[in-house]
Amino acid sequence: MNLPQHVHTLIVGAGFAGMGLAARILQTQPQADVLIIERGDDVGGTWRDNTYPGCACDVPTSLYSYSFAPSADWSHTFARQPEIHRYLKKVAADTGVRSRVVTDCELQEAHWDDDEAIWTVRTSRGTLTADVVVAATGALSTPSVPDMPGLEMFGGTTFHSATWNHDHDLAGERVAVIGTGASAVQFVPEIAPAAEHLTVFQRTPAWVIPRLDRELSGSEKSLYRRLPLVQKAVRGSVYSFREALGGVLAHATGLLPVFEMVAKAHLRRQVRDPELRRKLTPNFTIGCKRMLLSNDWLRTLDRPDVTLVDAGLAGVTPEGVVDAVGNEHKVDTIIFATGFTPTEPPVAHALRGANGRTLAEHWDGSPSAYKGTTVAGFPNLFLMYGPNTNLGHSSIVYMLESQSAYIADALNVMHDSGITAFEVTEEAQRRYNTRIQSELQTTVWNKGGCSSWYYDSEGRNSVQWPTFTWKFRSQLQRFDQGNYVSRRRAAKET
Ligand code: N01
Repeated sequence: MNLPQHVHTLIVGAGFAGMGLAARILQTQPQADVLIIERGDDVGGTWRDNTYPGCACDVPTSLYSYSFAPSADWSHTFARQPEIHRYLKKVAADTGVRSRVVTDCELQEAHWDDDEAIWTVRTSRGTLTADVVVAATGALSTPSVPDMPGLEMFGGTTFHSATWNHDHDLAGERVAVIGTGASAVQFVPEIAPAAEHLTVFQRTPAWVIPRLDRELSGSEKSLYRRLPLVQKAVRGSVYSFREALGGVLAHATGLLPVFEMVAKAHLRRQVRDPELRRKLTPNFTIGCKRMLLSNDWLRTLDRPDVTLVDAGLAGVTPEGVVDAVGNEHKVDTIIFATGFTPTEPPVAHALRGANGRTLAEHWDGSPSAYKGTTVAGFPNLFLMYGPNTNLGHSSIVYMLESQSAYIADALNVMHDSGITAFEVTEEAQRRYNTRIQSELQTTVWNKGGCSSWYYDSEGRNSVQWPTFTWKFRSQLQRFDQGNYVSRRRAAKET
């Protein structure tokens, strides 16, 4: 598809967020002037990109799917990456969203023209204008690779878990894995049997609890097909359980030791070597960093052909990785499972607001927004999965659907009232963030004694949503025009 010269609503990114929003808009306005530009060659976002062995969702799929597109076809209670990607492609086709997507089209720059009240958007496939821009580019989409001295001299192969090199065969190789987060725990057990030796570099041990995963039986699937209300009830009960967990994390309550007991028992069951168990025992409160779910990660680290190094990293030589106590570990391949850069999203460098500054310059290393969705100084810009919308207990899809409702309502207000531009007031944004930061004070993420990527360069937790997800939903149910300055084309300010 070629780019039009102008579009009313331009969504950047065709992952769970952007496609969910487009589907929601098209549900009520099938003729809506909405377009998605996508830098990849297909829809699916993170579930298109992350293809590492064992890649699966660590949130139950009954919740990690669109409320408007239930599926009875999941293989397991925790779906695998290929089927999630297939699901997203099917939703794109079924809802008509796919025909609104321009692939291989990367956002390069977008600037707001305050006089004309319009965005001019430069992409890798040409320039267009848009009344409204929605950045649905994901918080966990840009791989982070540590700046290790000597890395450029390494003679073997390197890649990041999010850009897995499927052409490279790890069989019989000595492999280093850097990082022990949610991605590593999924792929390390998958690659360990093939590798000659695996060396896993751990900076901080994580709390790991069992993943209560199971295959969905044929009769369950047919029940869901025949009686969708049953599936809805299952979704509701999973949601309620997760909300209860959210309350525990949000208030760092006395229930957390129960989770720690579960995790410690899991560690004892899976790891025989007491010294290895000691290395794998975290020294912070469970939940402070994302709890990891795995039935085979700890057991894999106890294999004779797997070594856990917890000494820190000093650098890389042409033949291997040197740890902080000076030991060189000779390896053929280094796999970075070192996560992403959520507090420095590249899209923030591409978006230029009313005063000519980019969103990244405006944030200056410490992102904040109103309701995780709008930013003062950036009219007609909506963010999805923006600051303080990440969760430690439930499904991000729930948060994204809440934002979709809010944005769709704002678009309806624009459509019905002739308003051409909205900009959240600085005061509303400031008040909102003061409250969020104050609520975060009591949470396990702030009190739990760990450092994590939830913190930005200013030391603010600009990533986590502090409380129950229903509270987020209820405040985004309707577009609250009163907290915005609005203008019409003829008479500029109201
Ligand atoms: O990344 P991470 P991930 N030197 O940031 C270590 C989502 N996700 O790709 O803990 C040495 O969790 C770092 O150490 P430390 C999920 O939201 C979802 O695994 O910072 N080590 C850590 O061990 C998740 O939270 C699913 O001390 C370094 C690891 O690398 C997010 O993606 C599945 C280092 C990074 O862990 C990211 O997960 C998978 C350095 N310089 C992931 N820098 C679902 O199923 C970092 N590390 C939904």
